[in-house]
Amino acid sequence: MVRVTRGFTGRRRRSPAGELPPGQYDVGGDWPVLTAEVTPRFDPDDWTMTVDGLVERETTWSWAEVQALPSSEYEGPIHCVTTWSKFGTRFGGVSVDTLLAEARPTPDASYVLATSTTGYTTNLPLADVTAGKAWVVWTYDGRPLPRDHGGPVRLLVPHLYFWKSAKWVTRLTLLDHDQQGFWERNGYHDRGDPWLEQRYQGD
Ligand SMILES: Nc1nc2c(c(=O)[nH]1)N[C@H]1C(S)=C(S)[C@@H](COP(=O)(O)O)O[C@H]1N2
Ligand SMILES: [Mo]
Repeated sequence: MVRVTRGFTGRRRRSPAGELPPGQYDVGGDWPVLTAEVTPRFDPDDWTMTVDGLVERETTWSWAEVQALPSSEYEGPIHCVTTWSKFGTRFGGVSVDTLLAEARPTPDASYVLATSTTGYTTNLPLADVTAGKAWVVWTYDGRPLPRDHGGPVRLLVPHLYFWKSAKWVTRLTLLDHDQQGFWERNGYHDRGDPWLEQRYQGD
């Protein structure tokens, strides 16, 4: 079963479709590549997805096991802190809710640190990856996600600036405190809400 989720719901700052967050421009058909590290090459069969930290049941899924989970799709815009936004993106994968339902965060879990196979990290409040707001995705426009864009698999948190969407994600660690990731330690905002223009620390 494919559940289609158009944008995000239930948020006061939701904008009408097509509206740009402050300071952003529409990049059109392009999808720029922004990577701090060398693009890794790995076989999906060697990849695993783990949810650990403050969970009742630390869980690791193989590629085949992740593919077998109920699929979920996102359709809508993405927003990069470098000021481009892209409308009408369509990603397929699994909702982070599905992974968390199996791993079961403990009551004190309130933040997540996402880690990539490359060592790239980014931090998120738990509330920003639950209730249908975040995905682990492996298709774009119905095709395998291109390697430059995080293929075979990346995190997708489209309501926040795109640096939160860790490419080549392999681990979500539940924490009771906010632990800064790569760009956050280098001056980017801890949360990164484009509608509040939270680009840098102090914004
Ligand atoms: N592993 C990893 N994930 C990453 C990054 C990165 O450098 N490494 N860059 C982030 C930033 S700043 C952006 S804007 C998006 C870019 O994704 P794209 O190259 O698919 O456009 O990935 C995010 N995820
Ligand atoms: Mo970015």
